[in-house]
Amino acid sequence: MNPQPLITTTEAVDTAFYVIFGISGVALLGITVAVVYLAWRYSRKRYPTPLSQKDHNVWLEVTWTIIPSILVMVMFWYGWEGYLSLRRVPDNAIPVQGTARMWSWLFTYENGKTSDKLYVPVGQPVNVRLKSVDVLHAFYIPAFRVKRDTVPGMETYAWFVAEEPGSYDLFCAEYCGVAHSAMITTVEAIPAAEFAAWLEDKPVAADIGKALLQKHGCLGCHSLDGTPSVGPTFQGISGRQVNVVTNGESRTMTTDRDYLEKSILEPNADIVEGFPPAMPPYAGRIPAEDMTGILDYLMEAKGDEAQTEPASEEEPTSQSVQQPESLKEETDKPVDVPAVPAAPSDPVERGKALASQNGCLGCHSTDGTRKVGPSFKGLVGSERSVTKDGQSIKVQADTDYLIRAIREPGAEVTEGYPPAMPPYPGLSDDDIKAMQSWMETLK
Ligand code: HEC
Ligand code: HEC
Ligand SMILES: [Cu+2]
Repeated sequence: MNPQPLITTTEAVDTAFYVIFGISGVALLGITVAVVYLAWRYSRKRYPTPLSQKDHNVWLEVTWTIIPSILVMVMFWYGWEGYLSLRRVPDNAIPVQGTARMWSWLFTYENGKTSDKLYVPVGQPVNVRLKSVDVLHAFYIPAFRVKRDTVPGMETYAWFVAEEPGSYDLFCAEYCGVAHSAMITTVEAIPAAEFAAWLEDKPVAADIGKALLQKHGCLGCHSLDGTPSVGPTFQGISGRQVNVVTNGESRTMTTDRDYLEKSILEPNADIVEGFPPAMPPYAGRIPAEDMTGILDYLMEAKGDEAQTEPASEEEPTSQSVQQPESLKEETDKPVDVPAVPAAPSDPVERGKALASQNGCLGCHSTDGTRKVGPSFKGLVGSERSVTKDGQSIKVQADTDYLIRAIREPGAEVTEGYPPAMPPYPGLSDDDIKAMQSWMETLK
């Protein structure tokens, strides 16, 4: 019950395995030798008629009952202890949400970052909270001796620690449909410092905002950290009172979203007092999407220091996921790791991330090979033969087609393929356009 001496899952399972294997080996050998010897020693040729009249021997029978019972209890003991070690998560384990779906894995880390490989720091226990969004799958990492079914509607977990850096196979070990065999990925064990860097290298909303400000050259005149520059600082810019000069008249305004938007599109309409009318108008120069990103950022901008901690409300600490002595997997609360991370700003990157997060790559390849569905390579812009209302027709794979194919795949089914694609009504036009830009890069 004491978590101190960490018994890894590998040690726990291997100990039980070798004990059982060893006992079985000795028993096999002993029994075989005894059978062969007795068959020879008391063969019919030597003794045509039995000599002994004994019909039992109490001590012999007691011995051959007690010794095997002890051996079986020893095997049980190691098996039970090993099982407890597998179910007892060390206090300092990092929680990761593992989602199984047809036919890929998705891992979500504490800060919302997601990946389709499971990245873990070397030497640090990791607790993978498992769930399935569709059918039965099984989370299986032979190298760490862990295997756990993921059952729709049930949260379970598996923990392990990678003691050596490396890449380890991770399988789905429960037949789950046509592309079950493709439901394979890896555990990437990397040094703790590298892992921390990898984890932070995610495009958090604040970074997207900053990148956009950089891209449009705003930071040449506006600081993020409170220092005045050519223009006012962006630190704490939203929701304050500002004195502006409008058509030569001084007035006070609140810096809400509309005000900020107008200050960017037509900066010379309201000039902030104390600053020169030096800002170029950006009307027509910033795409709507970027504008949204910039405004989102400015509305939140608390300054540079405040942005280092993007993690959301109630992140689970290692405290909340540790397993006490009892086995309480069924009553565990799910980890509230956000399912969708902040979107990267580059549409190609975003499209790629969306395809991976939504499990599209379980059924669609990116290199032209046929999987459950057609490959994404060369798809955009090509002519498709589809079956619609029982009629065979040809359609151009443009944006509208992609939107239809993804939101209601049953309506037009690509010829030569089963109508096996699930509908994705939750993907917005923008999401699909981002995926399209990514698909276009697959040449
Ligand atoms: C050439 C320098 C320059 C550039 C580039 C520039 N600005 Fe400005 N900006 C100013 C100046 C000077 C002011 C204050 C005078 C005014 O209100 O026009 C200002 C004012 C503003 C205000 C109102 C600030 C307040 O305190 O009410 C906002 C918001 C703003 N800029 C956003 C942006 C954004 C976003 C960009 C990039 C897309 C940008 N600026 C690019 C110089 C610049
Ligand atoms: C369970 C497997 C599966 C998943 C997951 C899946 N698809 Fe499909 N997809 C198919 C199959 C099968 C077809 C061909 C039959 C059809 O058109 O419905 C298809 C067809 C398509 C087509 C039309 C292709 C063509 O040849 O014209 C597009 C586009 C598409 N999928 C995009 C996606 C995207 C994007 C995702 C993720 C959001 C996704 N799919 C997830 C199985 C899948
Ligand atoms: Cu599976």
